[in-house]
Formats: sequence, structure tokens, C-alpha cells
Amino acid sequence: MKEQLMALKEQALEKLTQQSSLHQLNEWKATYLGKKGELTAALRGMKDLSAEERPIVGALVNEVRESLESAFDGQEAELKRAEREKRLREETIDVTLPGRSIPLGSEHPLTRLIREVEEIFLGLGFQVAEGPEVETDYNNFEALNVPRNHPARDMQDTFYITEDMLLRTHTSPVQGRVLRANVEAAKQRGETSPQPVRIIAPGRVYRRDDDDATHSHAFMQIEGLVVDRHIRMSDLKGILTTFAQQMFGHDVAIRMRPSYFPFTEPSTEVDATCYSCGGDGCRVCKQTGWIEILGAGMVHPNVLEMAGYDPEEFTGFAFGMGVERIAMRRYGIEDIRHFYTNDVRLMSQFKSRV
Ligand code: 2U9
Repeated sequence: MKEQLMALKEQALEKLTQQSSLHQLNEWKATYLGKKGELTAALRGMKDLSAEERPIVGALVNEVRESLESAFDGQEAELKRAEREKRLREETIDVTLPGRSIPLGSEHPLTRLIREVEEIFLGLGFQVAEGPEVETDYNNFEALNVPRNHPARDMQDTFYITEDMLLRTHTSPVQGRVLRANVEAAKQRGETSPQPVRIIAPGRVYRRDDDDATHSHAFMQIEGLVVDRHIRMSDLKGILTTFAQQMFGHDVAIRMRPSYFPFTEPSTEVDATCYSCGGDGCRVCKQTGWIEILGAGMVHPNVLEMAGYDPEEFTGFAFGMGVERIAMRRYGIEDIRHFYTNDVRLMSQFKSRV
């Protein structure tokens, strides 16, 4: 029995040195020290021993167990240390490597242009207003003095959703909403007059056009509205001159040609001196020296009246511009559809200014 135990101990210690992973080590433990292991089997054999032999062999079994356990602990510590060292070696970080670059998207050229226009008007004391793209016929046409028989109200020109719901054809209903909200707020506060207004309304609008190089059924507009006491045409000209100079260059001049819109009277189309030739005449401005940038006018008294502003007390001016047309000229983009096909080869050229 004694020889058997010593042989077992020797064999176990010999095997222990061959275990090269924590997993193998645990298997070794089960084989020699586990419940179904060899040492437990030896212990079970003690029942056949005489009463004198039993304590001697029992003490020996315990001695063997203790020496195997301590050998196990030593080997386990050694393997854990080796594994940790291996992991540290493998996970070494070279702090001198250059960082990986993170691909950055770019601002859409239309978004970029709208932000630029917003910045200019914010600097002039305007606020930015937004509203829904699905509007009522009343907000889009009726309240803006567009008569029932006007061609814009034809099914051929406007996307109607129901008889009196439509996709807005301009952002003017946003301004109408702001005016009416001000009138309502004044009433709530018991004031006799609504607050003056100085807003721009950028956003997507819809027209029932066939898409081609210069037309899109959906496009972006920026409109502006100022309503206050004593607002005159010269205020309009001053604001638009400042805008044109900040947008297109500090020596730019503007001119106003008479025009017609149902919601403004008088109405005007506004040209800026050609950014390409400075006004001398070239291919870009078709030898005129001028480029049309927007439409504008004094708000029609009917429009003020319908919104609840007394046209005897208040006057105002309004203007509207097509964002794509300005962006196409500024960035030399020849087909409006490029803005909506979003080819990254084109879009990635418009890196954000920040
Ligand atoms: C209210 C009163 C008046 C908005 C205006 C224009 C002139 C204009 C066009 C330019 C090219 C639209 O993008 S475009 O097709 N717009 O010329 N828009 S005045 O007048 C308003 C708006 C709101 C309450």
C-alpha cells in the first residue's frame, strides 16, 4: 500500500510538470485529487487494512494529498503568471502609431447655402421660422391673396392631397402662421396691437413641374417677412443690399425691376451685379451685367388684413428666393437634379466650413 501511494505521488508529480494550460491543470486535479480521483480510490481501499495499519496509511494518504495540492497551487500560479505575461505581450499598444482617420460626412450644398443665408439675416435681427410642408388651400393661397382663378391653384400646377389640403408651393404659409399666432397672442394678453415681425422661412416646397436640368418638382426656398409700423420700400432695398453684399461680395449693387405677385404690391424682381464680370457683361449674365437673385415687394394690405394686422397701422415687405438657383450659380452646378441624386463624388466636394 505504502509503495503504491509513493508510486502514485511520483507519477502525479511527474504528470503535473507536463500540464501546460490551466484547462489541462484542472483535468490533472480531477484525475488525482478529485472525488473520483486516484487518491480517493486509495482511501477507499483502506477498509481492507488492519486496525494498526489504517492510521499509518491514513496519515500517508493525507501527506500525499497535501504535497500534491501544494504542487498544484505552485503550478497553477506559474501557469497564470505565464498566461498573463503572454497576453500582455500580445496586447502591447504601439503608442507611436498614427491615429486611424474617421471618415467625415459633408454638409449638403443646399444646407450649407441655407445656413449662410440664415447667418446673414440673424445678424440683421431676423428670426428663423419653420412650418409644415402639407398645408391647407387657405394658408397656401387664400390668405395670401391668390385669387380662385389663379393658374397656380390649378391641379396642373399644385400637388393636391384632398380638395383643400396640398403640398405647399412656397413657404409663405409659415409667415402667415406667425402673423396669426402674434394676433392671437396679443388678444390673449389683452393688447390692442400684435407684435412686429422680422422672420425668414427656409424650407422645401413643391410644384407640379416635369423634372429637367433647371426644374424640380421639389425645391428649397427662403422667404423673408418684415411687418412693423412705418416700413417702406427703402427698408426693403436697404436689407436686400446688405444681404447681397454679404452673400455675393462687398462691392455688389442691386437693382429693382417692376413685377407682379398677388401677395405684394408693388412687387419687384431684384438683380445683383454679376459676380463673374462685376457688371461689365459676360457669358454668365448674358452680357447684361446683372443676375436675378430674388423676388420681393411690399406686403399687400389684403394679406395683412386677413392675418389680423391693421394695414392702416402696419406695413411690411416680403421677399423670396429659390435656393437651388443661387447654389447652381455659386458652385457651377449645371443640372438641378445633381442636388437630389446625392452622388458622393459631387457631395463630398462641399466640406463643411468647420
Ligand atoms: C406673406 C406675405 C408676402 C413672399 C414673396 C416672392 C416675392 C418671390 C419667388 C422667388 C423665386 C419664389 O423661389 S421662387 O420661385 N418668390 O418672388 N415671395 S414676395 O411674399 C409674402 C410671403 C408671406 C405673409
